[in-house]
Amino acid sequence: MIIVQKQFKRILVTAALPYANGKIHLGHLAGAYLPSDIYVRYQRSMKRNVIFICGSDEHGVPITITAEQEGTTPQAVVDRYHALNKSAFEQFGMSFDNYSRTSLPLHHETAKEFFLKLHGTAVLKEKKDKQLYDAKAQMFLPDRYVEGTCPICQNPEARGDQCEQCGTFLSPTELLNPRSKITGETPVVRETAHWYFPLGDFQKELEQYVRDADKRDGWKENVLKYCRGWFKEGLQDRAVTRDLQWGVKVPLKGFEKKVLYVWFDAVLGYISSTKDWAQHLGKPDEWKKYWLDDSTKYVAFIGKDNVVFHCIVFPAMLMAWNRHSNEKYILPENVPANEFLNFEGQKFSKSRGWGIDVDEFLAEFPADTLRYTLTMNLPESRDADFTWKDFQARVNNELADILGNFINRTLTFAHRNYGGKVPATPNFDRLYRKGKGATDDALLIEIGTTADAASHHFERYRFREGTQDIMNLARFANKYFNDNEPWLTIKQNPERCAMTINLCLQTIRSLAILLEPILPFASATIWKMLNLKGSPSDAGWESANSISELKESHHLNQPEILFTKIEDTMIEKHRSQLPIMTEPKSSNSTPPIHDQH
Ligand code: B3M
Ligand code: ZN
Repeated sequence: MIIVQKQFKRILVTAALPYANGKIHLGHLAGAYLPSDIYVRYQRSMKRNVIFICGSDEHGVPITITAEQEGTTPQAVVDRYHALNKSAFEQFGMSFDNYSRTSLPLHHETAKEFFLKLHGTAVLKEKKDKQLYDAKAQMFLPDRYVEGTCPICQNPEARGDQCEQCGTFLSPTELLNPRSKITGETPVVRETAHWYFPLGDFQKELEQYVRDADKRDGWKENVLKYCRGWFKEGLQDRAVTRDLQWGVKVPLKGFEKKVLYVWFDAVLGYISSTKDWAQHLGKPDEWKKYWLDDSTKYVAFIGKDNVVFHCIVFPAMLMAWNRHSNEKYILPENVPANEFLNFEGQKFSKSRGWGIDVDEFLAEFPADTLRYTLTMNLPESRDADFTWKDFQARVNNELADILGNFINRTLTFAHRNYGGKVPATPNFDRLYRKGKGATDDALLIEIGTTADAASHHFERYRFREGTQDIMNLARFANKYFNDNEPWLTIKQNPERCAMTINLCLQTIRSLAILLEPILPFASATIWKMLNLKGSPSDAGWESANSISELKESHHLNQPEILFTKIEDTMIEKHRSQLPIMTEPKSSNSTPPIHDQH
């Protein structure tokens, strides 16, 4: 397909707001976070105007249930997980420009303003509905507050919003033998009034939007497939309010005991987080450039279970606003959703102790080793798997043996033989132009084509392929070092030797720039070893092509070990800690249209 790239002045990147109801695990990182971070770092290196927005999703039923189970308040739960996740993201090297939270007053105001706009312009419709009510606890039981038997597969532990066993999207009144999560009582049916968003009214416009954006930016096949599926089913009205206490209060008389449905407010969290960013910047209106100006490209990174909310619900909400306002929101130009990452062949599951949290992982292994392994296994077009064995092999055979080794041997050689300085290549021009050093030419071509190829892939959200290109440059350079045998030429042909080491050093500099989006920590260390000022991203992606940036006689710092090999015992320890599983293997399922709560 031919992609018609539009010229944009700036880029807005968001990553799904994780629930502040549990710790993030590797599956989350591979879904939305690592790809978005690579994309943003790459764009910054391209010197594009880009901001990166995220934050905690702090509402919804799972949070109140956790609070009840722990005998604490929902605020205490979200305070804890917001802090934990924010810090885990930092350790992992996520370079958000802002990490906000939806419990902030600024967010509540933003969400209420949106609701009132859609209410005031009669977009929203009020409907009476029958819902389950716990007479003992005196409250309605939306979504996950009820459990019961699935009417489809008879799973006795289906939740009010979805059956995890068969994936069916349910509503609480469909459950057989429902019971309240709060008191265990059998709920009764009661009538309640709610506000509905008429998604169906926007179906035509949504279909057009997805088609046009795909034409311009090339959407992922899996995302298009989900969208087409929902369009085919026909879009229905969806309730945007709930009978709950915790959340953004419905700003209408008579509705004081209700809150906005968590997904209605969560997607607006991207906007409020951008406002929060602008306020901290001291330019409170700056957010408008990113949301209300169609020369901004908006890219929303998510995992596949959130596709419906980002490709259909959120755009429809923005369209509804735009129909009734002079201020027009832009819609996502792309929603690059990843499939799921499994862990040792099975789904991550907190309750079954399957998987590993990010903070636990990073307490033992450097962030870059995880970033690299996840990048090489990104579930970009189908579900992928993280295994300890693969992790060990990636770190030992690729990061340590190829990348680390090439850099270490070059710098060590320069220190031993050239006093730690970049060797001069007096005949550089001649050798290069006349092509006498064929391998030099080949290396130079490789550097140039790598930057272009990786760029091509990164622009298309194909981070695994782009990274493979860059690692192939490291492989190529390692081979160049071997083939040129500088340990022999240092005596037999000093000019050749100087040329070899000079070019290897220039390649190291290029690798630091190209790898910065994937390995930000290692790349900063390489920059330091090369004794260069600023950062690889300051130097910029384009300058990775240049092979004369390290000047003759430039002083190099001492090499450090970039990647330590992982011993078998470490891997065995982790493998033996996994629980014995009886569950069936995970499947490459399509996500149901499920409400999370
Ligand atoms: N918190 C679901 C999730 O973490 C939800 C995303 C909100 S994005 C606005 O998968
Ligand atoms: Zn079921």
